[in-house]
Order: sequence, then structure tokens, then C-alpha cells
Amino acid sequence: MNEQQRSMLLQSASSFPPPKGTKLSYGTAGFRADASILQSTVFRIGILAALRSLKTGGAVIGLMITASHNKVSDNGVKIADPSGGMITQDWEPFADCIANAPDPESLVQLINEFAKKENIPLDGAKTATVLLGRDTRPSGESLVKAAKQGICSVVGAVATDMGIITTPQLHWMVRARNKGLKASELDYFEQLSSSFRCLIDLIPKKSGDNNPIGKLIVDCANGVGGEKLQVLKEKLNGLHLEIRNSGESGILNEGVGADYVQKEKVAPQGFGPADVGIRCASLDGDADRLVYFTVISNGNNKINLVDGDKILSLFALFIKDQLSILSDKNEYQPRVGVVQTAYANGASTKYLNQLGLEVIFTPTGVKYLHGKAEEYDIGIYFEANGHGTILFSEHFLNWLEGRKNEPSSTTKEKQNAVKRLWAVSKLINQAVGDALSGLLLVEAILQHMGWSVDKWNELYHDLPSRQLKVKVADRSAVVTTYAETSVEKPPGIQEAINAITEKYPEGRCFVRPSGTEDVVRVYAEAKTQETADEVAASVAKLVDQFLGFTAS
Ligand code: 16G
Ligand code: MG
Repeated sequence: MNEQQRSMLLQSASSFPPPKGTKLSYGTAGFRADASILQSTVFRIGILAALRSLKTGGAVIGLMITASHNKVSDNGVKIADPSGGMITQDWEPFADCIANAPDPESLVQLINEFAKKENIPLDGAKTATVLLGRDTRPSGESLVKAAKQGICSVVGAVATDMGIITTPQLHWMVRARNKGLKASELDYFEQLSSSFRCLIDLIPKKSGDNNPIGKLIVDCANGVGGEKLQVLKEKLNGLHLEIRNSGESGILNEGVGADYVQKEKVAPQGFGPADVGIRCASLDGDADRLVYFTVISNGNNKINLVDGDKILSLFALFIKDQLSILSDKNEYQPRVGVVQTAYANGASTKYLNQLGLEVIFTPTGVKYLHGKAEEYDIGIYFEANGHGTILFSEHFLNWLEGRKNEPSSTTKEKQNAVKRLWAVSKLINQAVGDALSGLLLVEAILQHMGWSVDKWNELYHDLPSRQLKVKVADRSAVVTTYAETSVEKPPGIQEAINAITEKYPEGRCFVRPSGTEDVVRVYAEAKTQETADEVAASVAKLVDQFLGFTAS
């Protein structure tokens, strides 16, 4: 590191003292905390983003300021790698180290050592580019400023502020920029709307009704998704859409949004008896999660939840149908992988297995699911909470491209299947789960099938489940294995969990330390709601005995 670089870093770092008495950690999806303590973290992650760009030969890196579905007073920061995916996990320990460096001197020393180890040129000879985005949180603006100062304290680094955008839009732009594709926000909307229109145009013509499935009402969590969905709505006339909770009056994520709807299994604010039976959807605060639901009549705000597992099943079914139209004996057979986590409802896994699909489990967190899905020609991944997407390999897309240009001997239906798969690959975000593109794909498939939301929901029946969280003295005392389905530490707890679940028909339960909150989570499933509740409550008690503040 030359003297100019060193003094730039020292000088800017002195304006961002770290919070006292708080240990910050990169977590499942970046740093998250009360926004008031994040200035120094975001500044330092700005530096990291610039270093990452230098390390990757000047590729564009993304830096997103969001705390997703968490409360409005929280905020967070995460980094997108050149592929548009999450930053490589190898860099997470460095992120933790610099976030917690006590003073500018030690920060600069850590950066210097890391740059040497990683051969990162810190002489200003190369340009680094970082794209910045933020959600609608009021704290976002000043955190973006802190990020810019961090980025600009690396010689030769340039920050481009994309303003208020969804998390998936930022990931999409990073990927597009690095592939030399059109990468503006307008291009994003154009790509989504044109591929959606293409899927609608390819629906086999039936009784003349061009939208047999009626209107959709979308709860936008009072977040960034509302404004963006409005743009899409204006571009698409084939979509009968009503937007609610777009943020004009309500509070971000408060009693609204995909996380609330999925965890509490109740209708969000602004929905009520007048909406009974209508197809509804919920996005989360930064629009990377999507769930559907219907309001049940006289049900005290109760809903029928159509969660990420059902979205996954719908996508998997559609992809499988299109592939089977195309399949020829002796021909290349694309490998399709379906990736779930332990939270996936057991009934969904059974259904996917019955479809003959390969189902793989990973730990919770997009970085794990995404990485696994990338191993397939078509990798479909979803968390039950509504985060997921479909990834297509270059190899598969090249094959598809070849089929597009095949002679006219191929049947029309085959040509259409090729066009549909191609359109899906353009519509569904290839960088990360995206509620807006996911919503358009669900809508296109439902229209294709002519299915109501109830028909879709009937694909299989969820086993009743319950999620609880337990506050513990130290969540890192829980160590899990086998994709979080079994606890290794503390010893003895897994045996005790097994002894409880064994007593209940179709009982299944796991515990895992949260990656975003200071709690241990408990998930239980059983044949009835009462028994699922019982299993969850007994296991939560057990966790408290082993690890709670009351534990000896
Ligand atoms: C984050 C993850 C999400 C995961 C959740 C689990 C990303 C982009 N998001 O929101 O995938 O389901 O954390 O939270 O990776 P938990 O560890 O607190 O249960
Ligand atoms: Mg989110």
C-alpha cells in the first residue's frame, strides 16, 4: 500500500468510529443491526467492495443497503459478487474483521495484510467499480453516503449510486454489467415485461378469454416493491393487478409483507373480508421474497398460505412439462435439480419426489441454495419463506438456442416449448430470488394452466407446522449438521428432540441458530396443528433448558 492510499484510508476512517461494545458479524445475508450503529460498518464494507472489485480485475461489485423484512429502524449492508450472486464466503471473515477493527490504524493494518495476501493491487493503477442501491428505509440515504466514502477512500475506485431499488434489481444490474448486457433499471423492466408478454402470447388459445384467472392483489410490505411493481403494471396490460401497502401511509414491514404473512399465517394490514377468495400475494421489504395467499371467509384474518414451496412446485411442474414436450429419446437430457431447506414442508418434498425430480437440501440462506442450484442444467431453488429462483446453465441455454433454429420439421408445440423455456430464463432473475420476476412467472404459469389459486394450492396439502424462537445466552452454542436437520452441539439435545418427535404421527422437528437475530429457531411439523404446536412448544422448552438464560 503506498503512502497516498494509507493516508486516504486513515483520514476517512477517523470520521467513522465503530460503535462501542458491539460485535458485528456478516451473518446469513450481510450485516444487520439498528441503523444508528451502522455508519462505520457500512463505510468499511464500502472499502471491502472496492477491494473486491480490484481483486476481480475491475469487475462491477454491488453494495446494497437494506434490512429486508426487518423493522424499519434496522438497516443492513450486503455485497454482490461479479456474477450477481452473494459475495464469496471466503471473504466473510475479512468483513467481520474490518467491521470490528477498533481504530483507523488497526483497520488500515488489516486491509494492508489482506491486500498483500490476496494480491490486490493498491497502487491506483486499476479502476474499481461499485454499484450502490438502497431500500426505502429513512436511514438509507446517510448509509449510502458512508458507503461512498468507504469506496472512494480506495484509490481508483468509483461508486455509482442507483438510488432506491429492490435488492434483486441491484444483483441483476451487477450481473448484467459484468456480462456486457443492457443493465439499466429501464432495461430490467423491459426484459421482465417482454418475456412475460412472450409467455402469455405462447399460451395455447382456448375459449377466447385472455385472462381466465381474474385479478391479483399485491401487498408490497410498505417497501420498495410497490413503486417498482407500479412501473411493471403500466408496461403490462395482460396483468390485472391491484397494488396495496405501497408505503404511502403504513410502516415498512409492520403487520405487512411476506415474512409476516408466512410466519404468522394471517392476512396483512389492509386486507379483509372483502378480499375473500381473491388471489393475493405479499412481497417483503426489499422485494426478494414472494408468497401468495387467499383470505378465508369469516376466518378472523386467517389465510390459506401458498408459500415458497408451492411456488417452487408450480415452477418445477411447468419446467418439467416443457422439457417433456421437448424430450427425444437418445437426446441430451438436461439435469434438473430442486433445492430446498429443512423448512420445506414435508408434503412439498414428497410431491416433488413424486414428480420424479431430484430434491437436494442445503442449510438456510440464499448463498447455500443458490450455490447448489448452479450445479444443475436447470436448478430450481426456494425457501419456504418465498425466496428463490430458477437458474439455467450456459450449456442448457446454448442447447436451447440450437433447438430454436432447428428446421421446420420440429412440431409447433416443440418450438413453443423452446420459446417458453427461453422466455422463463429471461424473466426469472438469474442472479438472486426476485419477488417481481417470480410474481410474473407465477401469473404467466397460472394463466397458461388456466388455474385458480385454489387449484394451484391443491397440488398437495401442507402438513401443519409451527415456528417458534427462543432467546438464548449464546446462539453459537448450537451447531447443526446434515443441512440443519440434526444438532451436533450441545450434546444430548438431538436425542431429546428425537424422543419428543417420535411420539407424534408424522412428527418432524429441527432447531437451528438464527443467522440474522440473536435467537435459536424451532420448526415443527406433525399430522395436526395441535400436535405440531405441541412438538414445537416441547422442543422450545428443551432448548431453553439446555441453553436459555435460565439454563445452568
Ligand atoms: C436471510 C436470508 C434468507 C434466510 C433468512 C434466515 C438471504 C438473502 N436471506 O434473510 O435466505 O431464510 O436469512 O434467517 O440470504 P434466520 O437465520 O434468522 O432464520
Ligand atoms: Mg428480503
